[in-house]
Amino acid sequence: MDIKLIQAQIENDLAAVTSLQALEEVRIKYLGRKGLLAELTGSISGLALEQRGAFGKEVNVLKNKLLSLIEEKGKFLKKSGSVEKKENLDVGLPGIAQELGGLHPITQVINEICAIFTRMGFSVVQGPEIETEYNNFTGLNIPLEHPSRDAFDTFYLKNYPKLLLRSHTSPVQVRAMKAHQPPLAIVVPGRVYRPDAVDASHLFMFHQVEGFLVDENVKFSDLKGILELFAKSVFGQDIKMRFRPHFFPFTEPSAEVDISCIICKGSGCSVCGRKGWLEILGAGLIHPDVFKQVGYDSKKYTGFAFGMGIERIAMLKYGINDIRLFFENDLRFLKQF
Ligand code: 2NM
Repeated sequence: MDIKLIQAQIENDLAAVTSLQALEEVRIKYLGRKGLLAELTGSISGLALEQRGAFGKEVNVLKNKLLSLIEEKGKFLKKSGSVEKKENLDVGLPGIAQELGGLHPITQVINEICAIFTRMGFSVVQGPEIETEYNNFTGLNIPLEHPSRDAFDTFYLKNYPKLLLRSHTSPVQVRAMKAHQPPLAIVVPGRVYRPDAVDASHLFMFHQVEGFLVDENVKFSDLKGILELFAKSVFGQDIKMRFRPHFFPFTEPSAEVDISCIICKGSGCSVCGRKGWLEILGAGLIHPDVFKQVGYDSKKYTGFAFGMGIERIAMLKYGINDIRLFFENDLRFLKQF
């Protein structure tokens, strides 16, 4: 038998194949147990000894060629089969809608607050949630005997060197002041951790935005002006503000800042506890001992700082009465923002 003729016949047969089933029939015709190639192999023993080797090789080459042609054709048929399926697609059927996600309400409030301060020239800086005892307390003039250093009020991770989960974002301010000379104006958003029992107004993790500004001749009135602009941007132009004297180790003088109740406008209701005022943040002029810790000349520079809890701001802004709602991932709650 002429091998060349057989190959031409195979190629003809394959060219006519238009389905996987027809391809299988061709495969059986040539490669099956009683196929043409088995017949060729069987005929080798009938040849003269000196012809057997060369003929055997030719049969093998043909067999391999055939195998690869069949595989190629199979791939082609599968591919064009799936194209046919696509062409059967009914574009008139209703689609599967992709639900749009959104930013978490806490993220939205952080972004809003940071935008207010960046418009006034502040930079936004972030820092690590695992901090040293130095950056979280000592550098901020918080004395060794201060109750907030107690293991009941701070999550400690490791004793030496003492590492902890930051209890406020102020350690980032210490880092920034150590790294840069004044003038400096920075806001720091981020998570903070305190081992509080969970209830409607407490969690063991919440978010803060703290900020500070250091330059020559910074006065308490600068702080008041900036906080008034901030509070009116978030809660509306018609609110009133009040600064109550307070104590923080890292500021002197210090104040807690209230706005007139956004529900009752100051006449007294259940949201403000009949006081007419809502506390929104703490603030003050940075203590000279903090400047000493970070290597600033406290004769040359003064500065102010402030800090607020984001969940509290968000609860007041949106009238939410339970802080736990923010972290239950309940879409009925989250979809409202
Ligand atoms: C507050 C209240 C008052 C504050 C102070 C500093 C620093 F690092 F500049 F000294 N950072 N944040 C500060 C001051 C924070 O939170 C209620």
